[in-house]
Amino acid sequence: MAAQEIKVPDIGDFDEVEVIEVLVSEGDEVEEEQPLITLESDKATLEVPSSAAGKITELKVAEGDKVSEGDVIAMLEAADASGDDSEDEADDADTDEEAEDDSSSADDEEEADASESEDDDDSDDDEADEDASGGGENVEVKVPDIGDFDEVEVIEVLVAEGDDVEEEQPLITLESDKATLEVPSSGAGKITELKVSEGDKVSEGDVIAMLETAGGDKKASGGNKKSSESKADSKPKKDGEPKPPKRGKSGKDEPQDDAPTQPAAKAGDSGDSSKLKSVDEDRFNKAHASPSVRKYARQIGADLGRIEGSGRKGRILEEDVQTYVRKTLEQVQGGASAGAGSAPAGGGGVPAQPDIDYSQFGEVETNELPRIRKLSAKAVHRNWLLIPHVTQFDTADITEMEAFRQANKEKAKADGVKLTPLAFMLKAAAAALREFPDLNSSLTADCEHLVHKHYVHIAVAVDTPNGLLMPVLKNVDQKGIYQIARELDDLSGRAREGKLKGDEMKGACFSISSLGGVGGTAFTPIVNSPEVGILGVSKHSWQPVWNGSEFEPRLILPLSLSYDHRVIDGAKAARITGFLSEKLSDLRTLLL
Ligand code: CAO
Repeated sequence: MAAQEIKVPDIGDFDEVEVIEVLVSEGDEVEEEQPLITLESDKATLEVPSSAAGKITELKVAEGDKVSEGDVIAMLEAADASGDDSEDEADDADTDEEAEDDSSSADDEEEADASESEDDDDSDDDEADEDASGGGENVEVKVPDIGDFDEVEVIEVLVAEGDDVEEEQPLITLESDKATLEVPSSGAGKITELKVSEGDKVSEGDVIAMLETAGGDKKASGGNKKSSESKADSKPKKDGEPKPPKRGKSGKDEPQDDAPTQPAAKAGDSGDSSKLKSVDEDRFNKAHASPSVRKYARQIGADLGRIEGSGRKGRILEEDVQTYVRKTLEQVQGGASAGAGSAPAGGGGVPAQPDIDYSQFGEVETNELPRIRKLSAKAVHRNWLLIPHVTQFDTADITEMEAFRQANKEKAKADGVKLTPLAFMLKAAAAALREFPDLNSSLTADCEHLVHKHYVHIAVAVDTPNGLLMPVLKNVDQKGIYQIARELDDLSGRAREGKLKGDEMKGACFSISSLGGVGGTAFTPIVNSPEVGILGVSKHSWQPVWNGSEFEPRLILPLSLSYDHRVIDGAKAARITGFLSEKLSDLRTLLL
């Protein structure tokens, strides 16, 4: 099976054009039309696609090489080569002949253009001289000589009327069956009128836009031909010296300023594929995107191979890259931005949850989550990601406490108070917050200071039909058990009815989550940032406890204290649960 030569097509009056990217390697399997190299002249950037599907057996060019029409860039072993090479050769010969014919006629045309452009230049110069005093002039931006491309489709318009553009900023992207190329602005200024839109077909010399050149900018005033001359001495790009990633649409981002810190490579890695190690190069190169979008993605480190294109035929647009980066950042930062006073995001890209069609496995029904569950899911996720949690387990002997509660329950009920174990736990937690000031603190957002609170407000997790709510009991340390029980009953009742006011769920220093009425032996509650601790309470049970001479039945309450390990160390946490256990075990100390 003979290898075919892949040549640089007729690329107009581009000669000795630089190879700025080689998108494939020897041995790569390529598809028909897959871009192989990217060329950049001072007039446009274009990609040379593969003429057929197959394997690249040899690469004839490297980055930095200069190529012209007809130069062989690679050898391709075609996938569907039937062995009838003679036909291919004949075809090749035809194409070459045609190309030669075309190029000779293009040369003729070029000569004619050149004389025209000289005239143009003269008049432009005159105008530019007049202009030097201040305001710009309105010049036509035309499709340059794009070789044997005729009636080429505009697949992207990268600017809008009114946009300020810079010299060389891509304005439109054209795509033929041979290559994709971008037509850059011939000068700096403002786009006053767009003459083309997506889907239009254009040929050499067609006016694509009117540009009001920046005042006194002689270079920009002459349209494509003239500006290309002026660009020759101000060409900004050399190896390792990329152009800034300015993009087309007005007011749009300059990615280096707000480039993401996480995804793939770092900002500023532009044009250097060797730095994009975390990006799948092969997948990146195969992605369907125009040269400028490709370059933009490289500069901000976005992996094109992971991005779904919303353009025609799945082409990846600049917007798609931005959406991808925004989503990636949101995932990395979790809900950090939603939580005032939370610690900075820690990084470590969190893979997106796959969107699975469960109906393939059986019948399903999809219901939207209630608002509260959506909000608490965000908060829980943020806290899970941001806080280094540790949970300290302990138990409390609440035999006496429960005896006291049972003895007073009916009387309390008659007074309109529902006396549950939780009221005692709130009282014990308030004492712990006073005893251990760090438990009653919050980290500042920069994680460099602790804010110690001199008030004791405790949130209680309430299970409601719409999800978990956390009403806050204020100044718990200043209240008696009955008052705490009364307030708890009132707040949890109104939480279930959806009648809590916003400020009744604010300002907590600490939280308690009691599953005692439900069951379980222990669990690991999640700290509610910016609090630094949460007490989980599980179901009490009668257990045999050795009293020194015999086993005695005692009512044992399991405690699970989760804490922020940045603020509280393990020894302190064990002391805190020990303190809680002591308070709950000896009612006298609790009520004092
Ligand atoms: N062990 C055994 N029984 C317990 C108990 C414990 N630790 N704590 C409470 N109980 C008992 C109560 O004594 C009560 O029984 P009696 O009526 O015989 O006294 C019964 O369980 C029900 O109590 P309650 O739920 O009405 O009241 P409470 O004060 O214990 O709890 C509240 C109030 C609002 C915390 C609770 O109703 C609730 O919503 N709990 C769920 C909290 C939750 O979902 N947490 C998980 C959040 S995710 O981390």
